[in-house]
Amino acid sequence: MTSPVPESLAKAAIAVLNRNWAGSHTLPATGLYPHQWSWDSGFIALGLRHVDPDRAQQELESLLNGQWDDGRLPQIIYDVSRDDDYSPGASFWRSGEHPDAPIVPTTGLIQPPNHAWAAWEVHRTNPEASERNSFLSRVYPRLVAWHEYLATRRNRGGNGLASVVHPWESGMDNSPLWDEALARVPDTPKHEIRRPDLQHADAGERPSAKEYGRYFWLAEQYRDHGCNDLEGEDSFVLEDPTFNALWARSELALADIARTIGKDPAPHDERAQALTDALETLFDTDLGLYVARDVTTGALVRKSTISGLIPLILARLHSAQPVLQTLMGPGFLGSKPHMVPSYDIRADDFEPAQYWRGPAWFNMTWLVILGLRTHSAPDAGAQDSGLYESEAQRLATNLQELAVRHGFPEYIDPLTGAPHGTRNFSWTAALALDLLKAETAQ
Ligand code: 9WN
Repeated sequence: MTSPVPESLAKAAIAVLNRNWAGSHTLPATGLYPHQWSWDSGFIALGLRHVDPDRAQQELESLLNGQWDDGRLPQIIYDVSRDDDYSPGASFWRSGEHPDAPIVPTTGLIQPPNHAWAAWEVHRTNPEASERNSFLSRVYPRLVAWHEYLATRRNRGGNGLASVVHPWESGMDNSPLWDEALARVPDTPKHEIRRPDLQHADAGERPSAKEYGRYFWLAEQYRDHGCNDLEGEDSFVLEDPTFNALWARSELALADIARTIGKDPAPHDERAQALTDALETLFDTDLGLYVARDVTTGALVRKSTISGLIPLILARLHSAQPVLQTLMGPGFLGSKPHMVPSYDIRADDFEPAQYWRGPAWFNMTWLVILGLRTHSAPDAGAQDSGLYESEAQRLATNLQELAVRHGFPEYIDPLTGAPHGTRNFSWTAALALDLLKAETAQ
């Protein structure tokens, strides 16, 4: 595959981000996802920082405006004028009735914490624009509160890792990691299930009706006990490797932010280390990658998904060498797919066009590229550093080329490169742009 002409990629990616800009934040996609999403905004800011640092700051601050008093950053901040266009909407959550919720309507759920990391990168790319707005001092306390929420309300397993209480919280909604736990959840919610998503993406590429039934049931359960993490039962409680790896990486970023604004970085460095250590409880020696833990049963969910490779973004990861081998092996990159599949391509139920059950996603491939580069750096001590760097380069070229060729799709078939999901998807544009500028992924 050849690299796209840089100017045409940059122009097209910026056009997508402009088209999806809603005045204070960027929609993931104007049709399928008409609100602000949490971890999308983190990824989008990583792209925007190269072309419009003020807007990158605004993207994150707009999300922080949706923060609850208990520190949580919500999965979605709703635009009520579009409430019929996405389900469940603001009228499902009724966050306004909750004493801890902000003025803006939100979900009660959360998403993976990539925000402090994004904020630090936004600052690093343009310190003048950041200092002009006192960006770091303004966001630091709110990002600290967000991480405190995770530490105090989501440590359900008791080992320091955060748990998700809904598949939507993982950002990898119908990952095979959730199948077993979801099978125990009733698929008969009280709320009527509308599927406006199916107007924008093929039904075969989206979660099934049964999965949606269970998603709504779990969301109702959480909503109906007041989104209270300390009381009330949650039927789905799992520790996910990607969620916790992003938290650790963000905790390191909070340490950098603290150092820059004259605060104490030590608690953040310590927590990043503690999270990195605790991640080892999710390492599966036989599969050679990290897996999820079902906190309700204590059992590991032994499936090889992309979530288990993302901890490579941590330089001090204990099991980096076996995970790199798994990544480079036959289940993921061994047969040189276009980008990184979200599920082991040898699994019986691998489906190359079905959402998080096989397709390659641009954000995950971007994280893997960063992971490869983290462990091929001269001081990383990897035996195959040349190999890792050349694979990172191959993936980065493919990612940019496929993004622009197919109009910034949501995901692709990793084996054929065919586009799937919605188009003009914001994080696809933002991360392709970021690789083009090649600053974070060094
Ligand atoms: C539910 C917005 C979000 C992403 C998730 C992705 C998808 C939503 C959905 O879209 O999830 O949050 O309706 O399927 O799985 O990662 O943040 O782009």
